[in-house]
Amino acid sequence: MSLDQETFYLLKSTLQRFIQERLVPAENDVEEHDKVPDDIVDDMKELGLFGLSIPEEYGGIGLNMAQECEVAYELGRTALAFRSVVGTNIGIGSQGILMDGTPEQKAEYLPRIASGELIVSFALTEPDAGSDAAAIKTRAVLDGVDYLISGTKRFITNAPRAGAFTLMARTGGAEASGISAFVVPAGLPGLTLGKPDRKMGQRGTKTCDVNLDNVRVPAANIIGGTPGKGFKTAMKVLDRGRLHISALACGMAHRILGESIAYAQQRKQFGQRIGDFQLVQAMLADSQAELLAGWSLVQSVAHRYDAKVSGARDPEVSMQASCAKMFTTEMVGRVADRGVQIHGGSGYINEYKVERFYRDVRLLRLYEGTTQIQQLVIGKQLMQSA
Ligand code: COS
Repeated sequence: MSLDQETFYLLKSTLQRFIQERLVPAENDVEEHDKVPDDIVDDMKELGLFGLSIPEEYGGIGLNMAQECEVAYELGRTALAFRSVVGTNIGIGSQGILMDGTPEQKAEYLPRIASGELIVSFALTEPDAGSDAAAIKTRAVLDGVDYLISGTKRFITNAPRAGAFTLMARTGGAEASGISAFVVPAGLPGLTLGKPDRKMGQRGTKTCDVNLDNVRVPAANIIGGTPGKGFKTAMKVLDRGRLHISALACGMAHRILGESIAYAQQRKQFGQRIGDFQLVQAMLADSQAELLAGWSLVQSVAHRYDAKVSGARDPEVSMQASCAKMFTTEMVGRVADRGVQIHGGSGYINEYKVERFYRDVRLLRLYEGTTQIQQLVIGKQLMQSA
């Protein structure tokens, strides 16, 4: 599944224009009001952004992973809140249904996800199960042809906007194979949302708890129809999501480097542009080289991802996706730090965007698996290799 390159480049240049002309000018508004304006969300629907990764047969655009990474890179060049609006529909919210759903589930949900009519969130994390995803406690108990689901899901991106959740709950024993993935429509009796999370950065993104108290969900809503496969679905979804986040991190590094260069070109000290000082050039050079290394890594792993048999597990590719997530999200943290340093005191002031981006990128090292989880995935795979 992929879009032909010519059409893809047309899409990409349209998106680049949209980002420069619509999104970048709206960044301050999003920061101030903690909300992506509705007319921008409508334009995103119009552009097909919600359906980037959904195959054309379900009304999406059908990008392959390498193409999706290029788009994520572009979306990384503006406030990350914009990407977050479409992020769960492109990635962690939809992909479980796409990878492992039954034909009926795909037909029912994917067209509405692709159009943006239905916002879908990914509900795995819980108060006591973050990195240890197999330890979730949310229970789904069979009751006739339904399950009754109870538990709490935490930090759920787009939950306040969601019409449905790809939600992991325990239908069996304590092991990973006791977990099933469900499509849970929002608005069912017993499903309530917590108050919005107040976060360090990424204003305009929406996260909160999702509380379930005996929520009645048809057994037919188990993704793929067979219980016990939800942990693997979640892991496969995260492999893919980690690559997407890696590309996003590179796009943000590009933006911060651009802001840093522009500042170094106009700010004068000791009678000359600060960018003419070699110590400032060294910081710019380190950021440029690390960005290039990170982006080359992402592209290489994305091509490996596209080359593997669709839906099949390739532990080597999972390991490489973790390498990309670990390297690029740490890299953008260093680039943001240098960006603040190059801006000096101004870098600590809110009206310069590096202060905001510095806070925004901190999340990239945490969600979809912390750096330490990526290290575990990499280390485990290395120790298993012959
Ligand atoms: N793709 C498919 N299957 C996978 C997989 C992957 N990437 N990773 C693991 N599995 C399978 C394993 O093969 C194993 O199956 P078998 O029992 O049939 O062999 C099963 O899943 C359990 O795997 P494992 O024993 O490795 O699971 P662990 O509990 O040790 O957990 C980590 C592994 C740490 C990698 C996992 O818990 C994880 O990714 N945690 C981070 C969660 C996360 O990213 N949270 C962010 C929330 S979303 S914003």
